[in-house]
Amino acid sequence: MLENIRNQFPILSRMVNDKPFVYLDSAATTQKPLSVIQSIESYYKELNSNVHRGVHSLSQWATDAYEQARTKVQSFIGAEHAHEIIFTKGTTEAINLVAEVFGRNYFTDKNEIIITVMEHHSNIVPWQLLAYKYGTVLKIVPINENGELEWAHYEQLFTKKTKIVVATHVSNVLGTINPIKKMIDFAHAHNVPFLVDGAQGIKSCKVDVRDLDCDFYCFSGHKMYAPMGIGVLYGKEKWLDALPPYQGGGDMIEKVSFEGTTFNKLPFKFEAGTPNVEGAIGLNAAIDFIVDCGLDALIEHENTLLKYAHKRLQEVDGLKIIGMAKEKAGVVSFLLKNQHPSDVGTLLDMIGVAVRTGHHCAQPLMDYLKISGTVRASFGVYNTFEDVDKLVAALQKANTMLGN
Ligand code: C6P
Repeated sequence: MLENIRNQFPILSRMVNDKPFVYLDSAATTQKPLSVIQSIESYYKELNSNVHRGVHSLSQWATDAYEQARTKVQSFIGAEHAHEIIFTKGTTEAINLVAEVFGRNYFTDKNEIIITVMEHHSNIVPWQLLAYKYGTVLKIVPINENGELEWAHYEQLFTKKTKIVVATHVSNVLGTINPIKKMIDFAHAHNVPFLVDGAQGIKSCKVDVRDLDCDFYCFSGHKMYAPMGIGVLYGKEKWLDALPPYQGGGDMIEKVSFEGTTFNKLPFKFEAGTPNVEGAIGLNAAIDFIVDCGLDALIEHENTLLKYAHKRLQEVDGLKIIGMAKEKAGVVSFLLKNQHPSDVGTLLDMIGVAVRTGHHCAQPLMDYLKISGTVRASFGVYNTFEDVDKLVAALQKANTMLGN
């Protein structure tokens, strides 16, 4: 079964630095299966045309394919309406969109946002930009030594000035899966909306936005086997209706005159300009791939590899895992004695093992942990026990080469 899946990822059979390629960087971006690559090729061979604009057949077929992708995302995440799915460039653009228009509509002086210490820069800086504009205060939920959020602290951060809670579903550094549903329920009990950064959650958890009852859920296609440059903002209809447009341009208007403009209905109000049609089609194919494999099976596979990696990494002298939450996705950050993470990463690369090193765009978390960075291995559907074994062997070799 796994061999069959690996065969669908042509890149895995290439050599890197004259060694067979071991890819352990799926939290940065996943590799793409043939079905996704082929969907893009056939879009350009058979359908390429601008959408929502032409009466000619090709344009209508391309529009149908683009809108089918929206419906596919809707059913994948359990949204009530297809028009609650806004296509964006990725998680970063989705969060920036909400921060900008939510701020414009609802922020006044010195409002508060609750945010966690484990956020990616993409879910910090857009809110900080609001802070510069409106004097907004960011209130931070800390973590315990396992990398889990301090629940009692979270509860205490709510005040009458709290405007929104923003939190990642899964930490890209610690792998922690946050108790997002419980957090959302608590925020709603205080009449506060909740935005989930789902960049890492979308492939590692079963996401049902209606069950979660989140107000916004943001994710990127490229971290779920789809192409780069396509992502999704899910927003509840009531918010998307109430919020003003993000960018102006083609497709988001109803009527333009020099006296004023009226805006298109959802979802087009938030999709100014020619969209990423090939990306949406690739995302559609990626969801088919996930559904065909079975999301439960993919989650189980990540979990099995994670447990195996935790066990095997303990055999490496002087290795310390950063983040041992009870609920954890397939992401393992670690330090090797006093070695700089980038030295370790470079050595691993020479041995053919691709990991990510550094602060992982989570500098406030690094400051909190009092470290400059970590080495991070992260798993996808195509990874095997053998990949973990190769990582462990490479780290043991690195220990020797670095004179540890
Ligand atoms: N994390 C990583 O190696 P974009 O770049 O928009 O697709 O995703 C941004 C983003 C937002 N939130 C979280 C939790 C993320 O992990 C990421 C992307 C990659 O960890 C690249 S920095």
